[in-house]
Amino acid sequence: MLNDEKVSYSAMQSTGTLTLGNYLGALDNWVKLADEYMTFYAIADLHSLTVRQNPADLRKSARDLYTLYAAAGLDPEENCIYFQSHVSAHAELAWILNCFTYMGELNRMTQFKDKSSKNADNINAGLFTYPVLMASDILLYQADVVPVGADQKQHLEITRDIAERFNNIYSETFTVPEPYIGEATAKIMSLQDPEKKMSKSDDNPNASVFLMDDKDTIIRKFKRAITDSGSEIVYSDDKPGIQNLINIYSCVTKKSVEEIEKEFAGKGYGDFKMAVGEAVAARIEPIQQKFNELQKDKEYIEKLIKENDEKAEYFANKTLRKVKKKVGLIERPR
Ligand code: AQP
Repeated sequence: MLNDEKVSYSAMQSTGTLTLGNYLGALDNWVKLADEYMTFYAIADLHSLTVRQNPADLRKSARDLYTLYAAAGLDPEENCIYFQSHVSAHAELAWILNCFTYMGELNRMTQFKDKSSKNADNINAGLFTYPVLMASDILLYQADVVPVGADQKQHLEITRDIAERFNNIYSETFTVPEPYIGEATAKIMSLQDPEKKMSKSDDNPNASVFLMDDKDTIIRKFKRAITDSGSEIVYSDDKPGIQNLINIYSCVTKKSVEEIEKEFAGKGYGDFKMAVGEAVAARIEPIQQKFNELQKDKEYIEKLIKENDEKAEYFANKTLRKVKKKVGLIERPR
């Protein structure tokens, strides 16, 4: 342990704009943990390079994401929000941990299989070793918990395996982290295909609600959401479309499933979709306002970036030095 306070770590790739899935599945839980934990939340810009990016767009998305973290409720003076690429320890530890990770383990990762089928012309080594960089991110900060959506559970498991393997060989070095996955928000599904998760890179613009969508767009997307046959608003596995909308409505209004079923008894899908759209728009609106305000204060954001990069670097380097020593690398004279 680095200190007595428990640590929460997580990150998001800086590609495109965040979806409602990213927000409810991850970011909103980061905010919930902020009071209780020492927090490190990164802009995973190195991870973004596994898919070909336009450099100017990537820079803009990364800056916007920084501001969006703050706008969503993470006070950057209390939470260490930083850019992964500004802390070189991430790439260094990833190399070392690559040597403690087996090809067979990486071959089993479902995200690698999904992303390589979507990017068949660019199945690069970074896409394959992505989980090792993610393990390095988490282990550098001795994280106790990692708030993520259910799609990242497998990557958390490999992180734990790598940490335990290293600890067994070299004695206690890394804290073995636990995933923190919200129940109803674990997997927010696509509005156009409720069997598929809502995703930033979905080709169908109606499948995902983005945190920067305006109210009309949000309501239109919910109105067009694919629902199931029948007309009752009930939470049931054979109604995945309605189930997804109930989950979303429940998260943004804090109403229980029973309360929601009661509220919409005797009403149709149209009324319900409208209510979900309005509730989501109302939840997102203050985040957008705050985002626009913060964006005007470039100097303040620059100052925070600098301070938090330094803080992240301090903690990450502490772990990296320990790891280098344990594996037998000669310490650099200081
Ligand atoms: N639909 C979702 N429901 C709940 N949680 C989700 N997350 C992503 N989609 C959902 C969580 O958001 C965090 C961001 O992860 P990421 O930026 O590394 O990207 P990702 O998981 O690959 O997210 P996307 O939106 O699907 O991006 P693309 O389309 O680029 O692949 C993670 O904690 C993730 O679990």
